Amino acid sequence: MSTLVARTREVVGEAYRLAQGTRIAPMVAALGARLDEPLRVAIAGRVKAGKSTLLNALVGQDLAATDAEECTRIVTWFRNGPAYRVTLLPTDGPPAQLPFPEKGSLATIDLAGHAPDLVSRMVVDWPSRRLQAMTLIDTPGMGSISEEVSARSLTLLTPEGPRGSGADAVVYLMRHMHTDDVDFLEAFHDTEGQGRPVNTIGVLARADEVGHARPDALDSAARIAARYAADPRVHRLCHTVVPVAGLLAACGATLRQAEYAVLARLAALPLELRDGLLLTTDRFISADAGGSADPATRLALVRRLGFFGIRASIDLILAGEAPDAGALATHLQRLSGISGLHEILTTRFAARADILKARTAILALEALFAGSPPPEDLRRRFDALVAGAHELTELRLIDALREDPTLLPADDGAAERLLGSFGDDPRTRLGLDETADVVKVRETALTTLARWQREAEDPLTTRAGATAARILVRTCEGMLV
Ligand SMILES: Nc1nc2c(ncn2[C@@H]2O[C@H](COP(=O)(O)OP(=O)(O)OP(=O)(O)O)[C@@H](O)[C@H]2O)c(=O)[nH]1
Ligand SMILES: [Mg+2]
Repeated sequence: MSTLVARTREVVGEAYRLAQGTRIAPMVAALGARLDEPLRVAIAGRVKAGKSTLLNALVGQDLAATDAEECTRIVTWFRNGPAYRVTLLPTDGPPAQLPFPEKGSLATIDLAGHAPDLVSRMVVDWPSRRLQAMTLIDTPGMGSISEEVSARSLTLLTPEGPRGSGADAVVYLMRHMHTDDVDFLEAFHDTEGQGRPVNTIGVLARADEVGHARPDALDSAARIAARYAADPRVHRLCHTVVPVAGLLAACGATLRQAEYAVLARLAALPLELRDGLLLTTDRFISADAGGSADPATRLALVRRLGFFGIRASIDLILAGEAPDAGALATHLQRLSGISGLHEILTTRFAARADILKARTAILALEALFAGSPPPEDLRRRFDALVAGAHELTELRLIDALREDPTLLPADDGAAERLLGSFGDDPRTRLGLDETADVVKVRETALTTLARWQREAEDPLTTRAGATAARILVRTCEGMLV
Protein backbone atom coordinates (compact mmCIF):
# COMPACT_ATOMS: atom_id res chain seq x y z
CA MET A 1 0.00 0.00 0.00
CA SER A 2 1.38 3.40 -0.85
CA THR A 3 2.28 5.67 2.00
CA LEU A 4 0.16 8.39 0.45
CA VAL A 5 -2.95 6.25 0.87
CA ALA A 6 -1.92 5.44 4.44
CA ARG A 7 -1.45 9.12 5.25
CA THR A 8 -4.70 10.03 3.58
CA ARG A 9 -6.46 7.32 5.54
CA GLU A 10 -5.16 8.80 8.79
CA VAL A 11 -6.42 12.27 7.92
CA VAL A 12 -9.79 10.91 6.82
CA GLY A 13 -9.98 8.97 10.10
CA GLU A 14 -9.24 12.11 12.04
CA ALA A 15 -11.86 14.01 10.04
CA TYR A 16 -14.33 11.25 10.85
CA ARG A 17 -13.65 11.54 14.56
CA LEU A 18 -14.24 15.29 14.42
CA ALA A 19 -17.34 14.96 12.27
CA GLN A 20 -19.01 12.49 14.69
CA GLY A 21 -22.65 13.31 15.20
CA THR A 22 -22.77 15.79 12.35
CA ARG A 23 -24.53 15.52 9.04
CA ILE A 24 -21.29 14.85 7.14
CA ALA A 25 -20.09 11.92 9.27
CA PRO A 26 -21.47 9.17 7.00
CA MET A 27 -19.98 10.88 3.97
CA VAL A 28 -16.54 11.06 5.58
CA ALA A 29 -16.86 7.37 6.51
CA ALA A 30 -17.68 6.56 2.89
CA LEU A 31 -14.55 8.40 1.77
CA GLY A 32 -12.45 6.27 4.08
CA ALA A 33 -14.01 3.07 2.77
CA ARG A 34 -13.34 4.17 -0.77
CA LEU A 35 -9.61 4.13 -0.29
CA ASP A 36 -9.78 0.34 -0.02
CA GLU A 37 -11.97 -0.12 -3.06
CA PRO A 38 -10.91 -0.38 -6.70
CA LEU A 39 -10.46 2.78 -8.71
CA ARG A 40 -13.69 4.16 -10.16
CA VAL A 41 -13.58 4.87 -13.86
CA ALA A 42 -16.58 6.49 -15.54
CA ILE A 43 -17.33 6.01 -19.21
CA ALA A 44 -18.82 9.23 -20.49
CA GLY A 45 -19.78 10.96 -23.68
CA ARG A 46 -22.70 12.08 -25.78
CA VAL A 47 -25.84 10.08 -26.28
CA LYS A 48 -25.22 6.97 -28.41
CA ALA A 49 -21.46 7.50 -28.47
CA GLY A 50 -21.04 3.77 -27.85
CA LYS A 51 -20.38 3.93 -24.09
CA SER A 52 -22.25 0.81 -23.02
CA THR A 53 -20.84 -1.19 -25.93
CA LEU A 54 -17.32 -0.14 -24.98
CA LEU A 55 -17.94 -1.10 -21.37
CA ASN A 56 -19.01 -4.56 -22.50
CA ALA A 57 -15.92 -4.78 -24.65
CA LEU A 58 -13.71 -3.89 -21.70
CA VAL A 59 -15.33 -6.47 -19.42
CA GLY A 60 -15.63 -9.03 -22.21
CA GLN A 61 -19.29 -9.74 -21.42
CA ASP A 62 -22.61 -8.40 -22.62
CA LEU A 63 -23.50 -6.75 -19.32
CA ALA A 64 -24.59 -3.19 -20.04
CA ALA A 65 -27.74 -2.60 -22.03
CA THR A 66 -27.13 -1.03 -25.41
CA ASP A 67 -29.87 0.66 -27.40
CA ALA A 68 -32.39 -0.13 -24.65
CA GLU A 69 -34.54 2.76 -23.57
CA GLU A 70 -34.86 2.52 -19.82
CA CYS A 71 -31.47 1.43 -18.54
CA THR A 72 -29.48 3.86 -20.60
CA ARG A 73 -30.83 6.67 -18.42
CA ILE A 74 -29.46 5.20 -15.22
CA VAL A 75 -25.92 5.58 -13.93
CA THR A 76 -24.77 1.96 -13.55
CA TRP A 77 -21.74 0.67 -11.67
CA PHE A 78 -20.13 -2.60 -12.61
CA ARG A 79 -17.88 -3.89 -9.90
CA ASN A 80 -16.13 -7.08 -9.05
CA GLY A 81 -18.10 -8.93 -6.38
CA PRO A 82 -18.29 -12.36 -4.83
CA ALA A 83 -21.78 -13.04 -6.18
CA TYR A 84 -24.03 -11.91 -9.00
CA ARG A 85 -26.25 -9.17 -7.70
CA VAL A 86 -28.07 -6.05 -8.89
CA THR A 87 -28.86 -3.31 -6.38
CA LEU A 88 -30.93 -0.28 -7.22
CA LEU A 89 -30.49 2.90 -5.23
CA PRO A 90 -33.50 5.18 -5.55
CA THR A 91 -33.02 8.93 -5.13
CA ASP A 92 -35.39 8.57 -2.18
CA GLY A 93 -35.80 5.45 -0.08
CA PRO A 94 -33.83 2.34 0.77
CA PRO A 95 -31.78 0.28 -1.73
CA ALA A 96 -33.66 -2.51 -3.51
CA GLN A 97 -32.32 -5.88 -4.71
CA LEU A 98 -33.44 -6.70 -8.22
CA PRO A 99 -33.64 -10.23 -9.61
CA PHE A 100 -30.48 -10.93 -11.58
CA PRO A 101 -31.30 -10.74 -15.29
CA GLU A 102 -30.87 -13.63 -17.62
CA LYS A 103 -27.21 -14.11 -18.71
CA GLY A 104 -26.34 -10.97 -16.76
CA SER A 105 -27.36 -8.56 -19.50
CA LEU A 106 -29.20 -5.53 -18.17
CA ALA A 107 -31.00 -5.35 -21.50
CA THR A 108 -33.65 -7.60 -20.00
CA ILE A 109 -33.74 -6.24 -16.46
CA ASP A 110 -37.02 -5.53 -14.72
CA LEU A 111 -36.79 -2.34 -12.68
CA ALA A 112 -39.63 -3.57 -10.43
CA GLY A 113 -41.69 -0.43 -10.95
CA HIS A 114 -38.89 2.08 -10.30
CA ALA A 115 -38.97 5.01 -12.70
CA PRO A 116 -35.47 5.51 -14.21
CA ASP A 117 -35.54 9.22 -13.42
CA LEU A 118 -35.98 8.44 -9.73
CA VAL A 119 -33.00 6.12 -9.57
CA SER A 120 -29.79 7.54 -8.22
CA ARG A 121 -27.76 4.60 -9.50
CA MET A 122 -27.69 0.87 -10.06
CA VAL A 123 -24.85 -1.32 -8.83
CA VAL A 124 -24.06 -4.60 -10.57
CA ASP A 125 -21.79 -7.01 -8.74
CA TRP A 126 -20.17 -9.41 -11.13
CA PRO A 127 -17.23 -11.67 -10.35
CA SER A 128 -14.69 -10.65 -12.95
CA ARG A 129 -10.93 -10.42 -13.14
CA ARG A 130 -11.31 -7.46 -15.46
CA LEU A 131 -13.22 -5.52 -12.81
CA GLN A 132 -10.72 -6.22 -10.05
CA ALA A 133 -8.46 -3.33 -10.97
CA MET A 134 -11.26 -0.89 -11.59
CA THR A 135 -14.97 -0.45 -11.13
CA LEU A 136 -16.49 0.75 -14.40
CA ILE A 137 -19.36 3.22 -14.38
CA ASP A 138 -21.67 3.47 -17.37
CA THR A 139 -23.22 6.92 -17.60
CA PRO A 140 -26.26 8.21 -19.46
CA GLY A 141 -25.28 10.21 -22.53
CA MET A 142 -24.81 13.90 -22.09
CA GLY A 143 -26.95 16.12 -24.23
CA SER A 144 -30.40 15.76 -25.65
CA ILE A 145 -32.22 13.25 -23.37
CA SER A 146 -32.85 15.68 -20.57
CA GLU A 147 -31.01 18.34 -18.64
CA GLU A 148 -31.50 16.33 -15.48
CA VAL A 149 -29.84 13.18 -16.83
CA SER A 150 -26.98 15.21 -18.32
CA ALA A 151 -26.45 16.96 -15.02
CA ARG A 152 -26.27 13.61 -13.24
CA SER A 153 -23.53 12.46 -15.58
CA LEU A 154 -21.69 15.73 -15.26
CA THR A 155 -21.53 15.73 -11.48
CA LEU A 156 -20.35 12.14 -11.49
CA LEU A 157 -17.37 13.16 -13.55
CA THR A 158 -16.00 15.41 -10.88
CA PRO A 159 -14.16 13.65 -8.10
CA GLU A 160 -15.94 15.31 -5.22
CA GLY A 161 -19.36 14.60 -6.75
CA PRO A 162 -22.34 14.43 -4.45
CA ARG A 163 -21.76 12.30 -1.38
CA GLY A 164 -18.41 11.18 -2.68
CA SER A 165 -19.97 9.23 -5.51
CA GLY A 166 -17.76 10.81 -8.14
CA ALA A 167 -15.34 8.97 -10.37
CA ASP A 168 -11.56 8.94 -9.94
CA ALA A 169 -10.92 8.91 -13.67
CA VAL A 170 -12.87 9.23 -16.88
CA VAL A 171 -12.88 7.62 -20.32
CA TYR A 172 -14.51 10.18 -22.60
CA LEU A 173 -15.95 8.94 -25.88
CA MET A 174 -16.04 11.23 -28.88
CA ARG A 175 -17.40 10.56 -32.30
CA HIS A 176 -16.07 11.77 -35.57
CA MET A 177 -18.05 14.73 -36.97
CA HIS A 178 -19.57 15.58 -33.64
CA THR A 179 -17.95 18.92 -33.13
CA ASP A 180 -20.03 19.57 -30.05
CA ASP A 181 -18.00 16.89 -28.25
CA VAL A 182 -15.52 19.66 -27.74
CA ASP A 183 -18.23 21.82 -26.21
CA PHE A 184 -19.01 19.02 -23.77
CA LEU A 185 -15.39 18.60 -22.88
CA GLU A 186 -15.25 22.30 -22.16
CA ALA A 187 -18.52 22.14 -20.24
CA PHE A 188 -17.27 19.63 -17.75
CA HIS A 189 -13.94 21.31 -17.70
CA ASP A 190 -15.49 24.58 -16.68
CA THR A 191 -18.15 23.37 -14.27
CA GLU A 192 -18.14 26.19 -11.81
CA GLY A 193 -16.82 25.48 -8.37
CA GLN A 194 -16.13 21.82 -9.03
CA GLY A 195 -12.80 20.12 -9.38
CA ARG A 196 -12.21 18.79 -12.80
CA PRO A 197 -11.08 15.38 -13.76
CA VAL A 198 -7.43 15.63 -14.80
CA ASN A 199 -7.53 11.94 -15.32
CA THR A 200 -9.31 11.70 -18.61
CA ILE A 201 -8.53 9.48 -21.56
CA GLY A 202 -10.21 10.33 -24.86
CA VAL A 203 -11.57 7.62 -27.15
CA LEU A 204 -12.54 8.17 -30.75
CA ALA A 205 -15.43 5.76 -30.53
CA ARG A 206 -17.17 3.74 -33.24
CA ALA A 207 -13.93 3.97 -35.17
CA ASP A 208 -15.13 1.42 -37.73
CA GLU A 209 -17.75 3.87 -38.97
CA VAL A 210 -15.23 6.54 -39.90
CA GLY A 211 -15.18 7.21 -43.65
CA HIS A 212 -18.20 5.06 -44.52
CA ALA A 213 -16.71 1.87 -43.09
CA ARG A 214 -14.16 1.52 -45.88
CA PRO A 215 -11.48 -1.14 -45.31
CA ASP A 216 -8.98 1.48 -44.09
CA ALA A 217 -11.50 2.93 -41.61
CA LEU A 218 -9.34 2.23 -38.59
CA ASP A 219 -6.25 3.86 -40.11
CA SER A 220 -8.30 6.96 -40.88
CA ALA A 221 -9.68 6.85 -37.35
CA ALA A 222 -6.15 6.78 -35.94
CA ARG A 223 -5.25 9.91 -37.91
CA ILE A 224 -8.39 11.69 -36.78
CA ALA A 225 -7.77 10.68 -33.17
CA ALA A 226 -4.29 12.18 -33.35
CA ARG A 227 -5.74 15.39 -34.77
CA TYR A 228 -8.28 15.56 -31.95
CA ALA A 229 -5.59 15.07 -29.35
CA ALA A 230 -3.67 17.98 -30.83
CA ASP A 231 -6.68 20.31 -30.70
CA PRO A 232 -5.91 22.71 -27.85
CA ARG A 233 -9.46 22.49 -26.50
CA VAL A 234 -9.35 18.70 -26.31
CA HIS A 235 -5.76 18.78 -25.11
CA ARG A 236 -6.69 20.82 -22.04
CA LEU A 237 -8.61 17.87 -20.77
CA CYS A 238 -7.08 14.76 -22.24
CA HIS A 239 -3.68 14.29 -23.68
CA THR A 240 -4.44 11.10 -25.49
CA VAL A 241 -7.21 10.06 -27.85
CA VAL A 242 -7.24 6.44 -29.01
CA PRO A 243 -9.46 5.05 -31.77
CA VAL A 244 -11.59 2.09 -30.69
CA ALA A 245 -14.35 0.17 -32.44
CA GLY A 246 -16.15 -1.04 -29.33
CA LEU A 247 -18.64 -3.09 -31.30
CA LEU A 248 -15.91 -5.19 -32.92
CA ALA A 249 -14.22 -5.73 -29.57
CA ALA A 250 -17.47 -6.65 -27.79
CA CYS A 251 -18.41 -9.06 -30.57
CA GLY A 252 -14.90 -10.48 -30.60
CA ALA A 253 -15.25 -11.22 -26.89
CA THR A 254 -18.56 -13.00 -27.25
CA LEU A 255 -18.64 -14.36 -30.82
CA ARG A 256 -20.85 -17.42 -31.12
CA GLN A 257 -20.23 -20.44 -33.29
CA ALA A 258 -23.60 -19.93 -35.01
CA GLU A 259 -22.60 -16.40 -36.00
CA TYR A 260 -19.34 -17.64 -37.42
CA ALA A 261 -21.23 -20.26 -39.42
CA VAL A 262 -23.42 -17.60 -41.05
CA LEU A 263 -20.35 -15.51 -41.94
CA ALA A 264 -18.66 -18.59 -43.40
CA ARG A 265 -21.72 -19.34 -45.55
CA LEU A 266 -21.75 -15.74 -46.80
CA ALA A 267 -18.04 -15.95 -47.60
CA ALA A 268 -18.66 -19.11 -49.60
CA LEU A 269 -21.24 -17.47 -51.91
CA PRO A 270 -20.36 -17.01 -55.58
CA LEU A 271 -18.39 -13.81 -56.10
CA GLU A 272 -21.15 -11.90 -57.87
CA LEU A 273 -23.77 -12.62 -55.23
CA ARG A 274 -21.37 -11.81 -52.41
CA ASP A 275 -20.16 -8.52 -53.91
CA GLY A 276 -23.76 -7.47 -54.51
CA LEU A 277 -24.57 -8.06 -50.84
CA LEU A 278 -21.56 -6.20 -49.52
CA LEU A 279 -22.25 -2.91 -51.31
CA THR A 280 -24.42 -1.25 -48.68
CA THR A 281 -26.05 -2.19 -45.37
CA ASP A 282 -29.50 -2.09 -46.99
CA ARG A 283 -28.46 -4.47 -49.74
CA PHE A 284 -26.77 -6.72 -47.27
CA ILE A 285 -30.02 -7.16 -45.40
CA SER A 286 -32.47 -7.33 -48.28
CA ALA A 287 -30.69 -8.54 -51.44
CA ASP A 288 -30.61 -12.15 -52.63
CA ALA A 289 -28.22 -14.11 -50.42
CA GLY A 290 -28.55 -17.38 -52.28
CA GLY A 291 -30.25 -19.04 -49.31
CA SER A 292 -27.21 -18.55 -47.06
CA ALA A 293 -29.02 -16.49 -44.41
CA ASP A 294 -32.50 -15.01 -44.12
CA PRO A 295 -32.93 -11.22 -43.78
CA ALA A 296 -33.63 -11.39 -40.03
CA THR A 297 -30.38 -13.27 -39.44
CA ARG A 298 -28.50 -10.77 -41.56
CA LEU A 299 -30.04 -7.85 -39.68
CA ALA A 300 -29.01 -9.44 -36.38
CA LEU A 301 -25.48 -9.79 -37.73
CA VAL A 302 -25.38 -6.10 -38.68
CA ARG A 303 -26.44 -5.20 -35.15
CA ARG A 304 -23.76 -7.38 -33.63
CA LEU A 305 -20.85 -6.57 -35.90
CA GLY A 306 -21.66 -3.50 -37.95
CA PHE A 307 -21.19 -3.36 -41.69
CA PHE A 308 -17.42 -2.88 -41.45
CA GLY A 309 -17.16 -5.87 -39.13
CA ILE A 310 -19.09 -8.10 -41.53
CA ARG A 311 -16.94 -7.10 -44.48
CA ALA A 312 -13.75 -7.52 -42.49
CA SER A 313 -14.86 -10.94 -41.21
CA ILE A 314 -15.72 -12.20 -44.67
CA ASP A 315 -12.38 -10.95 -46.01
CA LEU A 316 -10.55 -12.70 -43.19
CA ILE A 317 -12.40 -15.96 -43.81
CA LEU A 318 -11.70 -15.75 -47.56
CA ALA A 319 -8.02 -15.08 -46.92
CA GLY A 320 -7.87 -18.22 -44.79
CA GLU A 321 -6.92 -16.22 -41.73
CA ALA A 322 -10.05 -17.05 -39.76
CA PRO A 323 -10.62 -20.80 -40.15
CA ASP A 324 -12.80 -20.94 -37.02
CA ALA A 325 -14.76 -18.75 -34.63
CA GLY A 326 -11.87 -18.46 -32.18
CA ALA A 327 -9.48 -17.18 -34.83
CA LEU A 328 -12.03 -14.70 -36.13
CA ALA A 329 -12.72 -13.45 -32.60
CA THR A 330 -9.01 -12.80 -32.09
CA HIS A 331 -8.79 -10.85 -35.34
CA LEU A 332 -11.85 -8.76 -34.45
CA GLN A 333 -10.33 -7.85 -31.10
CA ARG A 334 -7.08 -6.86 -32.76
CA LEU A 335 -8.83 -4.77 -35.40
CA SER A 336 -10.93 -3.00 -32.79
CA GLY A 337 -8.03 -1.21 -31.11
CA ILE A 338 -9.28 -2.31 -27.68
CA SER A 339 -5.84 -3.55 -26.62
CA GLY A 340 -4.47 -0.01 -26.99
CA LEU A 341 -7.15 1.22 -24.63
CA HIS A 342 -6.50 -1.63 -22.18
CA GLU A 343 -2.85 -0.70 -22.10
CA ILE A 344 -3.53 2.97 -21.48
CA LEU A 345 -6.02 2.12 -18.74
CA THR A 346 -3.38 -0.02 -17.09
CA THR A 347 -0.49 2.43 -17.28
CA ARG A 348 -2.37 5.66 -16.71
CA PHE A 349 -5.06 4.56 -14.32
CA ALA A 350 -4.48 1.19 -12.67
CA ALA A 351 -0.78 1.79 -12.00
CA ARG A 352 -1.56 5.13 -10.36
CA ALA A 353 -4.74 4.02 -8.63
CA ASP A 354 -3.52 4.89 -5.13
CA ILE A 355 -2.57 8.43 -6.05
CA LEU A 356 -5.80 9.00 -7.95
CA LYS A 357 -7.89 7.66 -5.06
CA ALA A 358 -6.05 9.76 -2.53
CA ARG A 359 -6.59 12.79 -4.71
CA THR A 360 -10.31 12.08 -4.87
CA ALA A 361 -10.52 11.66 -1.10
CA ILE A 362 -8.67 14.90 -0.46
CA LEU A 363 -10.75 16.89 -2.93
CA ALA A 364 -13.94 15.43 -1.48
CA LEU A 365 -12.86 16.15 2.07
CA GLU A 366 -12.09 19.72 1.11
CA ALA A 367 -15.52 20.04 -0.47
CA LEU A 368 -17.23 18.54 2.58
CA PHE A 369 -15.64 21.02 4.91
CA ALA A 370 -16.14 23.94 2.54
CA GLY A 371 -19.40 24.98 4.19
CA SER A 372 -18.07 24.97 7.73
CA PRO A 373 -14.31 25.27 8.13
CA PRO A 374 -12.79 22.32 10.01
CA PRO A 375 -11.20 22.77 13.44
CA GLU A 376 -7.72 24.30 13.33
CA ASP A 377 -5.99 21.06 14.22
CA LEU A 378 -7.56 19.08 11.40
CA ARG A 379 -6.91 21.92 8.98
CA ARG A 380 -3.21 21.81 9.88
CA ARG A 381 -2.92 18.06 9.41
CA PHE A 382 -4.82 18.29 6.20
CA ASP A 383 -2.59 21.05 4.83
CA ALA A 384 0.50 19.11 5.86
CA LEU A 385 -0.79 16.05 4.03
CA VAL A 386 -1.46 18.00 0.86
CA ALA A 387 1.81 19.93 0.96
CA GLY A 388 3.90 16.89 1.84
CA ALA A 389 2.63 14.66 -0.92
CA HIS A 390 4.81 15.18 -3.96
CA GLU A 391 2.55 12.85 -5.94
CA LEU A 392 -0.31 15.29 -5.49
CA THR A 393 1.89 18.26 -6.34
CA GLU A 394 2.71 16.45 -9.58
CA LEU A 395 -0.96 15.97 -10.38
CA ARG A 396 -1.63 19.64 -9.73
CA LEU A 397 1.23 20.63 -12.01
CA ILE A 398 -0.14 18.42 -14.79
CA ASP A 399 -3.36 20.32 -14.36
CA ALA A 400 -1.62 23.69 -14.43
CA LEU A 401 0.37 22.80 -17.56
CA ARG A 402 -2.78 21.84 -19.38
CA GLU A 403 -4.45 25.02 -18.27
CA ASP A 404 -1.52 27.17 -19.35
CA PRO A 405 0.77 25.53 -21.91
CA THR A 406 3.09 28.57 -21.77
CA LEU A 407 3.91 27.97 -18.10
CA LEU A 408 7.19 26.32 -19.14
CA PRO A 409 7.88 27.95 -22.52
CA ALA A 410 10.72 25.64 -23.57
CA ASP A 411 8.73 22.51 -22.76
CA ASP A 412 7.84 20.14 -25.57
CA GLY A 413 5.61 17.82 -23.59
CA ALA A 414 8.55 16.36 -21.66
CA ALA A 415 7.36 17.93 -18.42
CA GLU A 416 4.02 16.16 -18.42
CA ARG A 417 5.74 12.91 -19.28
CA LEU A 418 8.19 13.44 -16.43
CA LEU A 419 5.26 14.00 -14.08
CA GLY A 420 3.98 10.51 -14.79
CA SER A 421 1.10 11.28 -17.12
CA PHE A 422 2.07 8.49 -19.48
CA GLY A 423 2.98 5.98 -16.84
CA ASP A 424 4.66 5.96 -13.52
CA ASP A 425 7.88 4.05 -14.01
CA PRO A 426 11.14 6.02 -14.38
CA ARG A 427 11.83 4.89 -17.93
CA THR A 428 8.47 6.12 -19.15
CA ARG A 429 8.82 9.33 -17.21
CA LEU A 430 12.23 10.01 -18.73
CA GLY A 431 11.10 9.12 -22.25
CA LEU A 432 13.42 6.11 -22.40
CA ASP A 433 12.99 2.76 -24.02
CA GLU A 434 11.81 0.06 -21.61
CA THR A 435 15.07 -1.79 -22.24
CA ALA A 436 17.24 1.11 -21.06
CA ASP A 437 19.61 -0.06 -18.31
CA VAL A 438 20.02 1.48 -14.88
CA VAL A 439 23.09 3.45 -15.90
CA LYS A 440 21.19 5.05 -18.76
CA VAL A 441 18.22 5.81 -16.51
CA ARG A 442 20.50 7.46 -13.96
CA GLU A 443 22.34 9.46 -16.59
CA THR A 444 19.12 10.72 -18.14
CA ALA A 445 17.63 11.57 -14.76
CA LEU A 446 20.73 13.66 -14.00
CA THR A 447 20.63 15.59 -17.29
CA THR A 448 16.90 16.12 -16.90
CA LEU A 449 17.42 17.36 -13.38
CA ALA A 450 20.09 19.78 -14.59
CA ARG A 451 17.81 21.03 -17.32
CA TRP A 452 14.99 21.94 -14.94
CA GLN A 453 17.40 23.31 -12.39
CA ARG A 454 18.69 25.76 -15.01
CA GLU A 455 15.15 26.69 -15.90
CA ALA A 456 14.29 27.29 -12.25
CA GLU A 457 17.30 29.55 -11.79
CA ASP A 458 17.09 31.41 -15.07
CA PRO A 459 16.26 35.06 -14.34
CA LEU A 460 14.02 35.13 -17.40
CA THR A 461 11.78 32.37 -16.02
CA THR A 462 8.52 33.64 -14.53
CA ARG A 463 7.87 32.97 -10.89
CA ALA A 464 5.19 30.35 -11.68
CA GLY A 465 7.55 28.77 -14.21
CA ALA A 466 10.32 28.56 -11.62
CA THR A 467 7.97 26.92 -9.13
CA ALA A 468 6.96 24.39 -11.77
CA ALA A 469 10.58 23.72 -12.68
CA ARG A 470 11.44 23.11 -9.02
CA ILE A 471 8.68 20.51 -8.81
CA LEU A 472 10.24 18.76 -11.80
CA VAL A 473 13.63 18.90 -10.12
CA ARG A 474 12.14 17.18 -7.08
CA THR A 475 10.64 14.51 -9.29
CA CYS A 476 14.10 13.82 -10.72
CA GLU A 477 15.63 13.78 -7.25
CA GLY A 478 12.99 11.26 -6.17
CA MET A 479 13.91 9.01 -9.06
CA LEU A 480 17.62 9.24 -8.31
CA VAL A 481 17.01 8.24 -4.72
N1 LIG B 1 -20.48 0.41 -35.93
C1 LIG B 1 -20.41 0.57 -34.61
N2 LIG B 1 -21.53 0.74 -33.90
C2 LIG B 1 -21.42 0.90 -32.58
C3 LIG B 1 -20.16 0.88 -31.91
N3 LIG B 1 -20.38 1.06 -30.59
C4 LIG B 1 -21.71 1.18 -30.44
N4 LIG B 1 -22.35 1.08 -31.63
C5 LIG B 1 -23.79 1.13 -31.87
O1 LIG B 1 -24.25 2.40 -31.49
C6 LIG B 1 -25.50 2.29 -30.84
C7 LIG B 1 -25.41 2.91 -29.45
O2 LIG B 1 -24.51 2.14 -28.68
P1 LIG B 1 -24.50 2.18 -27.09
O3 LIG B 1 -23.34 1.39 -26.66
O4 LIG B 1 -25.83 1.84 -26.57
O5 LIG B 1 -24.20 3.72 -26.90
P2 LIG B 1 -24.35 4.56 -25.55
O6 LIG B 1 -23.34 5.66 -25.66
O7 LIG B 1 -24.25 3.68 -24.38
O8 LIG B 1 -25.81 5.15 -25.70
P3 LIG B 1 -26.70 5.86 -24.56
O9 LIG B 1 -26.41 5.17 -23.26
O10 LIG B 1 -28.09 5.67 -25.03
O11 LIG B 1 -26.26 7.29 -24.57
C8 LIG B 1 -25.83 0.81 -30.80
O12 LIG B 1 -26.66 0.54 -31.88
C9 LIG B 1 -24.51 0.14 -30.98
O13 LIG B 1 -24.60 -1.10 -31.60
C10 LIG B 1 -18.99 0.68 -32.71
O14 LIG B 1 -17.85 0.63 -32.22
N5 LIG B 1 -19.18 0.53 -34.04
MG1 LIG C 1 -25.54 3.43 -22.75
